[in-house]
Amino acid sequence: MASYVRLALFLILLCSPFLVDAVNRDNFKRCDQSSFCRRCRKIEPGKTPYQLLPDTLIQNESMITIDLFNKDTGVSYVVQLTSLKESTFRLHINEKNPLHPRYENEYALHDQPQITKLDSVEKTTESITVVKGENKAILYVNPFKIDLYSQGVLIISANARGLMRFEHLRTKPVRSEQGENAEGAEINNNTYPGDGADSDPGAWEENFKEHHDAKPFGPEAVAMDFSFPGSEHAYGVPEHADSLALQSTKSTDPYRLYNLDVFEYETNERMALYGAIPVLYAHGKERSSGVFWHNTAETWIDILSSADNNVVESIVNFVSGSTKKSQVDAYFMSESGVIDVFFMLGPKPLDVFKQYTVLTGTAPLPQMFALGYHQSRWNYNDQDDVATIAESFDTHDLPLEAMWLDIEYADNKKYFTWDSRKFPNPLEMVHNLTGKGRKLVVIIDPHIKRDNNYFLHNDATSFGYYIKNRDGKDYEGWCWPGSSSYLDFFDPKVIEYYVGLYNLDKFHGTTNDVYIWNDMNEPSVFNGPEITALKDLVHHGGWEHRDVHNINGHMYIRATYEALFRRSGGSLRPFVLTRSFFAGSQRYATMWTGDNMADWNHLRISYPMCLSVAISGMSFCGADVGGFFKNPDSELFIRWYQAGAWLPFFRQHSHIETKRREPWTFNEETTQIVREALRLRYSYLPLWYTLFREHEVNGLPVIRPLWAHYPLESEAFTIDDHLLLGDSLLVRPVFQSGATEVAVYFPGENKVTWYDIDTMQPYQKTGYIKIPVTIHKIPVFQRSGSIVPRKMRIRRSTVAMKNDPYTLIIIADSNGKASGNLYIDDETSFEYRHGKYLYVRITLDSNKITSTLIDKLASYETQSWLERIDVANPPQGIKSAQLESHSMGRVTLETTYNPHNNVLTIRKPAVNMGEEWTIELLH
Ligand code: NBV
Repeated sequence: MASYVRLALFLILLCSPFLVDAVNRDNFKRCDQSSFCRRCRKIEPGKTPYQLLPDTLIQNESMITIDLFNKDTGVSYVVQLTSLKESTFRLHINEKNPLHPRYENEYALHDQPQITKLDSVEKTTESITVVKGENKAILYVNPFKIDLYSQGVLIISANARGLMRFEHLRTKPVRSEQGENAEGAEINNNTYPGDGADSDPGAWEENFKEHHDAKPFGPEAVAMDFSFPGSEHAYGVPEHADSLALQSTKSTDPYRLYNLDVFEYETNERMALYGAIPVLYAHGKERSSGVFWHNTAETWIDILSSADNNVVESIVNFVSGSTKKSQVDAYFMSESGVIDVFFMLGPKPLDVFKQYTVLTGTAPLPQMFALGYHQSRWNYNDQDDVATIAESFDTHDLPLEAMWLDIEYADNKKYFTWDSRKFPNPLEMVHNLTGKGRKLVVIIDPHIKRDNNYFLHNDATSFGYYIKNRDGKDYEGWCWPGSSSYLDFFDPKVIEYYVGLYNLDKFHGTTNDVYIWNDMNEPSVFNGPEITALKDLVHHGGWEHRDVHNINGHMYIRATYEALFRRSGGSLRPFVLTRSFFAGSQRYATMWTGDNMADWNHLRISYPMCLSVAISGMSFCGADVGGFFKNPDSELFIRWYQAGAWLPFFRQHSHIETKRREPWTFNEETTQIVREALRLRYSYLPLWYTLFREHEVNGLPVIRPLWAHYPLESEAFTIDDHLLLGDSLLVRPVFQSGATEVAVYFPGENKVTWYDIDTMQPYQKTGYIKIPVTIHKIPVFQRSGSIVPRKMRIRRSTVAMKNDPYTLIIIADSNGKASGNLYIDDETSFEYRHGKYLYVRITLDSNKITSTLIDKLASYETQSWLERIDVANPPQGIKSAQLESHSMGRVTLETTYNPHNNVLTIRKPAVNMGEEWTIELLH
């Protein structure tokens, strides 16, 4: 079949969600179709050819260096173990004398990891023991393995199962007529039988379907196993449309990390998806820990859990000599690069999450508008359409932050241009939106149309900015615009050029209020192997695409972030949405879960998918509300809004062939319920904003699985249809059609009471309680002992709500105490980094509510004041309250008590939020 016919068929499939509704598995590799995965996975546990050479040990203040030897190949390696701050060790292994340099990535970590001094290093003939505080690493000489201890307990063991593999670079064996190796004979001789890599049929070139990978450098895989004694579950390694707790892969393919555009992806799958974060957490009642496998090549991960009976038993024996403990085992296999692993030793879930963000960074505080509601579809037809939809939000009294434009706005998918027929005056469209405090977000994709009338293509061609084929020519693939090439974002010159494209005098029709959506950045290539780029393409510096594939999308959003930052002269916080991501991408973009489907499974899976990326550093996650493919009925639509209102990124988006589905397109009742969900979201924006700021500072995820705060409750370890917003709200939306009740798990070992945010009804019991639901109901509960800030006057957008007053919801615990934080700034600029903000601690204790500034040196002049306080479970018999503040002196406040829900309300304290104050509750 001619390739253009195949492409046409493919495009028809892409554009017609109604023809098929299952993923085409044949388009994507299984482990047994991938040479390196096959090679690594076939290693039998139990014996490793690697052995340390203790005589080569060198140590400095924070690191040891020692040679490692492979008895099967005769190849030597250098092992470095470095002690880092925050209970982390870094293990780095590379060949001692590689034939040519192996790829080491420098873009995932946000900085040089901070080293810390070792306390001691002890060497015997059997092992080397490295001690740092209460943590210690023992490197065993023969067989080679590394055990990591904390407080005397074994936490992680590397190569305990002996599955390590480090394929040295080699020269392609040339078969002589007698069939003997000519080149490479010094390695593959009788003394060293070799590692068997060459005998795999895919070692030196590989085919998948009609695609050929020349593999000029041959086999170069790296792999290592990690055991976590005492752990019950593993989590992380997103992105997969699967449960949050990883499943055993004993009788399935491993989890795969290879950024791919998987058309009509299915749920409960370990197949690769758009993003890849190779961080894995292990958790058991006693301990949490993690490994960050710092490798940007294609990676597969096998998981074994205690449930995998006999296999695990032998492994447990191998690791700890005991069969009693539960244990999780993981095996990371990557196609190229080096072994570079960070061991994060916890001890608690929040400690490990933080340890990971210390390495890869946190997300910068977004502008407030980014946390509001976004309206998108593929596509709003023209500028009138955009104006009408935005106006309809006002007519229907629905808040809205931004209208979004998909690929059809550009002239023939030539990004940075406009289709002038549909968008004759984009500036007018933008001003229309911004006049009402709203923004525009437009898509910019990485495929560049090969069109001689397109300035970008001409520039990129003449400056040599495209990714290259092996032969040095510009790589050409097919994507939306037809024949396309791809800028190489590994080249600093390309980044500079691309950043310049966003200047307002260059990208006509845009202003500082136009933000960016980067899609297709895996990259998606319609006619490429697995719908992506060929692995033997060549990037800046001569690196193969194979080496960098998983960080390709990250490089793109890094440049976009920089472009938006510079466009505003560094004054406005950029907003970039991305589909593809890698470890560290939280520093640049918000992500969404791509092309989901309008069905209940995809609604349900949005929670574990977002929780998984959130604990992997990327809190700012959402899923297309309503489902991208197909049309939701009104019930699913409503439930999606209700669930989406409690995920960080909240946007409706849909496929070009779906019916219009703005909130008013179903019926009056649906509009009303969607309105309720939107208003609820907006009323909690002060909490979301505070949590995002706290994430930026302390690295903690904004949304968290229950076990993050209740690490001892085994029952909660596999719950992933609930989430905690910070530590104060418990959210468990309805994920089932026709539900009349929902089983909500209330954690807290009876020490915590959870209050229904609608009724203030308390629930105190550890475990499940059935909560009745109507179509209006989203089961959300506030924890006793917490204080949550809200804004109750909902307006058309966050800009309009900026100076509005706050309401505090206080839930007193059994000792009459509660506390919570509130963060306030200008909601748009970077001034907060120069101390222009308020960070307030509010407490209830001994009948006194107090507001104190946490950061005394920071200041921000807010116009917002305190409108109301609700105290649930208040002290009994309160008759009035007395406010005291510097500017207001002493004021007596009106209080009312509602015996039906046991809530005391204090009206109009009217004190400015920037002031410190106390309110005494009086009998
Ligand atoms: O740009 C069109 C779509 C977009 O609407 C969607 O959100 C992306 O995930 N894009 C993918 C291209 C292909 C869709 C089949």
